[in-house]
Amino acid sequence: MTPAISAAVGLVVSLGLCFSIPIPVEDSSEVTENDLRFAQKYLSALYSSSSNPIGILRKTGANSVTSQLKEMQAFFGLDVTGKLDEETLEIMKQPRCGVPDIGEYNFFPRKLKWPKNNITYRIVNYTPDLPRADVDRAIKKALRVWSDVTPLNFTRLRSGTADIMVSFGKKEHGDYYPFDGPNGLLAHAFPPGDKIGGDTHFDDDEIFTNDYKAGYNLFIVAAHEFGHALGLDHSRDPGSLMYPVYSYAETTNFILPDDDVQGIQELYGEIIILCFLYYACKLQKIVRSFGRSSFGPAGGLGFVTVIQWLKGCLIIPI
Ligand SMILES: [Ca+2]
Ligand SMILES: [Ca+2]
Ligand SMILES: [Zn+2]
Ligand SMILES: [Zn+2]
Repeated sequence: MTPAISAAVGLVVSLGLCFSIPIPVEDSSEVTENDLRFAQKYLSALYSSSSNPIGILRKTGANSVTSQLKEMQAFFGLDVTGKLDEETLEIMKQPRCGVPDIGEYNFFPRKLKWPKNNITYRIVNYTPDLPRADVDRAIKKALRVWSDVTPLNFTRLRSGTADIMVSFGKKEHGDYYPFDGPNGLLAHAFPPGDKIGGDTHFDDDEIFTNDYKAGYNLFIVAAHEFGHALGLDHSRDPGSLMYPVYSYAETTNFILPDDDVQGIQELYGEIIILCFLYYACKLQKIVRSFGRSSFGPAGGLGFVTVIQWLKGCLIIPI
């Protein structure tokens, strides 16, 4: 059985088991039948060990509905009662990422990361919600969020197989982790690895925007998903980009929160421009030499040239 098929069988088995076990409900709460069904699906998709993306093995056991619910409540900083109440349900109903929240239970204490700094991506198809150029821009900008603080470089491929294959799809879209129609799960991505590893899928039953208006900002969703595609798990910090629940953030001058910067730099290191001083000295010399030439001070020395030097200089991961 291929890993994909066995994952699918696991998911089906777990769904079957899951629906036969009722979720304990807080006595005083007004939880409906629909809410219960919804909560069971939520826990099965996001807190069950068999729902994890291919490539991540996790601890087994502790997989009853009550313990899944407790894990979920602990993740979101709620009272850990193991019973479904309105507050828990409210968080479950927020639009979010489709990657499970239980990443810290990796069976093998290994880091999932790309073994290289030059990573390729390809936009396989487009959403009808935005002009293609806007999608291209949002994806490029979302990758830059991560390459700005690490030695990573992203190169776009227009054909063939890239490390990160970006696509839009609805419901079952070829990987046994189906999307769920409008709202709910917005996107998911696979951790670094061969084949489906790194691939990033957006639920095209959502309306993606390039601003804050009705729908979900594609840049924000993509920046979060690429965090997974590079090896990050969900963060419990509600202010972080890797928090699983969607919230709009200013995109024009987006600044990656500290929690995410630390996470990605733990995997890939930070950029240290060791030669900054070296180039500063060299620059000073060149400016002086221009000063002595007949072309006038710094005549041909554009800012862009200086930036190119800095970019071309030693970028060392630590
Ligand atoms: Ca891939
Ligand atoms: Ca959805
Ligand atoms: Zn996520
Ligand atoms: Zn998918």
